[in-house]
Amino acid sequence: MGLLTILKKMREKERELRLLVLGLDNAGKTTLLKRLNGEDVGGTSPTLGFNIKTLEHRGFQLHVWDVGGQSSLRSYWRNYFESTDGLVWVVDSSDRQRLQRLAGATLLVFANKQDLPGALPAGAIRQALDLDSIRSHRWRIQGCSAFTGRDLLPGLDWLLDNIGGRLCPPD
Ligand code: G3D
Ligand code: MG
Repeated sequence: MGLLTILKKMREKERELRLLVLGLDNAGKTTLLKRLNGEDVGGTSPTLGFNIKTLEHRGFQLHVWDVGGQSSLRSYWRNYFESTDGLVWVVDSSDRQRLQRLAGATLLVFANKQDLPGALPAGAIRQALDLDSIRSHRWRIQGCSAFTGRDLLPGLDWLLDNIGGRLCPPD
């Protein structure tokens, strides 16, 4: 393969993006993807495995990943998540009940692998991800080690207390 061909291939690679579509079931993820792809949108059925569609848009090749419900193929998702460039969250605007729950959803970020030498402390991860800019949701970053189990429970306890406080406020 000549140098020019390699360079061309690298350029093409740069114009490939991987997008992950998430949201509650029935939000319309599969329909949205089909519509974007110019397919018939009548009669989608619950996504059992997953859909990957490659769309062309503005000179970009978009590999869009629509994750369904239960799937024995979940072990394959990993490879995909690792190189996600963008995350699309689809909401069912007519589902008032579940919308309320989403609005209040609490975010817990585990800064894992704190047992490794050289691991960035939770505060540094907090800065790198600019978590302080999140004002719409209650959030917390918890340094932990899933390997040793250290500080997993404080994270989980905070999450449950937070959700509990929201769903069943004290009298
Ligand atoms: P999901 O992949 O997020 O689980 P689906 O959701 O794409 O399977 O869609 C769930 C249901 O919502 C489908 O209806 C679908 O037709 C409907 N839907 C998706 N997008 C829209 C939209 O923009 N407007 C309306 N009115 N309905 C939409 P069924 O009846 O097949 O369950
Ligand atoms: Mg679906």
